[in-house]
Amino acid sequence: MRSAKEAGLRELLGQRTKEVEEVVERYLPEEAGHQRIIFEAMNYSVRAGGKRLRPMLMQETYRLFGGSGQEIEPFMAAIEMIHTSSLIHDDLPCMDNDELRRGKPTTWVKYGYDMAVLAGDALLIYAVETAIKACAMAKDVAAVAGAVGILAQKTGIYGMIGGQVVDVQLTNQPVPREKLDFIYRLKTGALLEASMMIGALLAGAGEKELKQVEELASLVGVAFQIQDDILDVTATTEQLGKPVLSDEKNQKTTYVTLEGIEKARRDEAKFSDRAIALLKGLPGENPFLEELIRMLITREK
Ligand code: GRG
Repeated sequence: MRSAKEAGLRELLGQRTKEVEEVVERYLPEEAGHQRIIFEAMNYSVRAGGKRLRPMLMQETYRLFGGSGQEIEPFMAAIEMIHTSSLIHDDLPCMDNDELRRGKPTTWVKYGYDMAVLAGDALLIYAVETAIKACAMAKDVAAVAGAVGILAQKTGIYGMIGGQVVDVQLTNQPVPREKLDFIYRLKTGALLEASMMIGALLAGAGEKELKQVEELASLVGVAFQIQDDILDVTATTEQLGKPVLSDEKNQKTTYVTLEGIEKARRDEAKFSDRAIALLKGLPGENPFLEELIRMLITREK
């Protein structure tokens, strides 16, 4: 049975998720014009659901550092657009070839391969167009420019895309632990780093604090990906809203195949504890953020 504390947290998580969804929704494009199909495909993919973890981590880190303005909102929408664009491309026949995502047909199944490629491209660049809107809302425009830089760098060849490149290149090959760590840090960790760093930067964090946030978010990213690997072998399609045993199907080396499930569980707890210890060393307090990080490794979807 769930404790009262756990039930309270779940309720708070539900409320915060709703708040984040309202922000993201406000920045989605209107579905009109000759290119209407692309707006529909973009909105379909973003609205399909998901945990909204990245914008939530961004907003909570912003709050941790005392942020209270509106300029965080375009960035919250932008990070969810980028994340969704990566999911659209990840599901394509040339990548994981998956037909179900967030409990719904994947974008390529619904709109065709060609439109799904374009929807991924479109969300990626529309995220930048969206983030830039923060200039009109911020007192510190230089911080907004810095945040756009983080967004681009952590998404690109030194971030998520770089990690995916190595992941794809090593499909069907033995992957040593050192390369797996590289893939996880970039493919999954980089967008979580961007989320928390942008929240910190826009709330006025300094260089040293930004580095600390980067380090803790990287640990959260690795723990999060290990849980993703564990769920791929322990959860059901209904729970995840996507096919299970997908790593096996795609002959992917994962933390679980490399280290075994028990060690995977121990290590993810270790990474998560280390992240929380770093969080506690930062100025400011946000108990919900701490609980959110804990929940990531006990999540069931
Ligand atoms: C077009 C920007 C762009 C990128 C192409 C395909 C690709 C490069 C990168 C794939 C990156 C990827 C899918 C990493 C896996 C990260 C991960 C664990 C995703 C699942 O995130 P959740 O659980 O998903 O937060 P929800 O659905 O809850 O949002």
